[in-house]
Amino acid sequence: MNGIASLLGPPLADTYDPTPLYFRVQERILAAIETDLLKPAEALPGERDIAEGLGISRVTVRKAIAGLVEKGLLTQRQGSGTFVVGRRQRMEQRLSRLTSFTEDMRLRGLKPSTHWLNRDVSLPTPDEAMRLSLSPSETVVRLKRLRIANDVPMAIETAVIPSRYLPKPEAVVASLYDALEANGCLPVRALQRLRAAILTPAEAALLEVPPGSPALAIDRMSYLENGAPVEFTRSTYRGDTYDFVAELNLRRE
Ligand code: 16G
Repeated sequence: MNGIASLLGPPLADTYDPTPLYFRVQERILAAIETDLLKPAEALPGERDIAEGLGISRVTVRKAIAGLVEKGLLTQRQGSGTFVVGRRQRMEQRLSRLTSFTEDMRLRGLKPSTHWLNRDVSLPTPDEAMRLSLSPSETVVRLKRLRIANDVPMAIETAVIPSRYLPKPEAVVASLYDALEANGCLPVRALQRLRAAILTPAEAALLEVPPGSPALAIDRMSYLENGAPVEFTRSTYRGDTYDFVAELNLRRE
């Protein structure tokens, strides 16, 4: 086995995988970093060696490396090569604590930000009206946002809130939960349903991953102290960056 094969695996080109080649090169490099074959501060093999070892063009290798440099996982020093900065972080969300995206990211020392996709007030769909115990004429605020952590897109979220709990939708600046708290309507309990999903091309473009990538689809129903439903949110999280962790206790009756 040559050096590249033991580091990055066998040639890539002659398989029927529809995933873009540069992305598969990135996955190989990230796997080598995650398994400690490539350690922080260690140099990546030269572009030509990687291209030859994986049986692909140097242009593809360059594109793969540029993407990882942009994400801060590799760094390039003029004249001396490309070096490993660190590992791709998988995030964990504890399923036993009710936190907002903003709080969750801050607790990890990451900078949350939002790209707004839509914000409107409209009538609920029959499904939303049922979930939120609304009469069909009561309006809801619909917030669709791309949630970002340290410039990496993490999830697409559509939150549906009865207007009576959020009379001014523009009050949501960085955090929905901050706005709800300011109105005295912070949820205290939630039920979450998680399932595996495949990203549509539009979702994949927003989350900056190849179309057809895996995702976690999460529905959260949140409730006020008095049991009234205050939020129905559908989130689509990138499958490659998030772990949801549940603590299980054995209860002996
Ligand atoms: C989380 C919640 C979402 C909630 C949002 C509020 C999950 C799966 N979903 O993303 O239901 O609307 O936090 O975040 O965790 P914000 O206060 O930062 O807007």
